[in-house]
Amino acid sequence: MGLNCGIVGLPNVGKSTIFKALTSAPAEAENYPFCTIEPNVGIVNVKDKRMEEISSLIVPQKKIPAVMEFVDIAGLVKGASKGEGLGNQFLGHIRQVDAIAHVVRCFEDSDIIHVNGVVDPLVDIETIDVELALADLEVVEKKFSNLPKLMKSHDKKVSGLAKALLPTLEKLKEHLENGKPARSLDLDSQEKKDIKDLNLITLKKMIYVCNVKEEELGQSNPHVESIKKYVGDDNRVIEICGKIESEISVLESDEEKQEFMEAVGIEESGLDVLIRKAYHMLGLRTYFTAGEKEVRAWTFKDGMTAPEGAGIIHTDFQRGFIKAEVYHCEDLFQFKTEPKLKEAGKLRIEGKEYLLKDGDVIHFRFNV
Ligand SMILES: Nc1nc2c(ncn2[C@@H]2O[C@H](COP(=O)(O)OP(=O)(O)O)[C@@H](O)[C@H]2O)c(=O)[nH]1
Ligand SMILES: [Mg+2]
Repeated sequence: MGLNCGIVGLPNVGKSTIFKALTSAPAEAENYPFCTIEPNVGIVNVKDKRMEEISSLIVPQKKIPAVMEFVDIAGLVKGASKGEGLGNQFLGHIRQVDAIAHVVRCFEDSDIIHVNGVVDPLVDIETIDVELALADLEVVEKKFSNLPKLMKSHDKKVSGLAKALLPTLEKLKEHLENGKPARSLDLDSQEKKDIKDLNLITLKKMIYVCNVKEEELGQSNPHVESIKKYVGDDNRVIEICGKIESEISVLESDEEKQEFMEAVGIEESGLDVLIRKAYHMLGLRTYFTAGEKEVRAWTFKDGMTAPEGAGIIHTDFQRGFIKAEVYHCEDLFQFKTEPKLKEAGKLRIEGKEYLLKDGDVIHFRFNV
């Protein structure tokens, strides 16, 4: 399941600072066997107020939040697509992530060298976008040059697919040659399916993380405004101060963090906003299991059925799925206890066709 987000950006924009702050309180990795453990990969808890509220009503011995992975990807410089810097190695890493957080330097600091000499976020964004587009162009051209051979194949399926692909690749090629990301090209769902296995980087969803100066956090910032205008979707632009986040992240208790944030005038840690937005951007949703032993958040993909959701806990749950006993967490918040919400008729028995909803609390019945 798409659970990871790569952090990219030019050198010295604050990627590693943000990555370190994100992963300063690492999630308990043993609960998440599917996660990769490498030095540049961090498993991060996804904060969820609903989980706290459930746990205050059904008091568990243990709380296990949902997680996602962040990957610190170094080595993107101008010319990376031609092998500059870490070049190809970098591009290999970035092909494997599901979404991208693009950190853009909006802070001025004469002590910290900017690779281009001046802080100019739009130029930086373009540099990165062009490199990524060129990397994808290489992939598309390679496929394109194979098409004539494939079109002559005796296997009708292969030749048919190649013929269908030709106009799509032509469009893509022109688009990428202009340095534009594949995601901004208008493709229908069949075309998208046809090019899926190309694994294009510029088709991945991207959030822009504006790293602003500590004194300027929360104030209107011309750099941030210009990025919002460029991206054209405020939902995909967030403002963070790497330095402040790293100071928050070393504080021990939530109370201390809250006090510190109030002192610097922010309501919520920028990292929590980043995590939440990235989780949502990946189309991820949460259901809960709740009992005295543990309250746990499970991540599913929008559109999953009850047996598929059960399979996230264990494949046996999916194989032997009988039914799901479901209520929504809002019902628990209203009626306060499970027996009371049951009395009110809020506990439902759902079968194999049931589509999971964000915020469901589920007890699976299975037999293997
Ligand atoms: N003043 C200031 N410096 C920062 C901020 N974020 C990062 N830095 C500094 O910028 C330098 C480069 O940061 P780093 O995270 O290593 O950048 P990376 O190359 O993108 O991974 C380091 O000296 C950081 O301490 C910030 O928000 N404000
Ligand atoms: Mg770094």
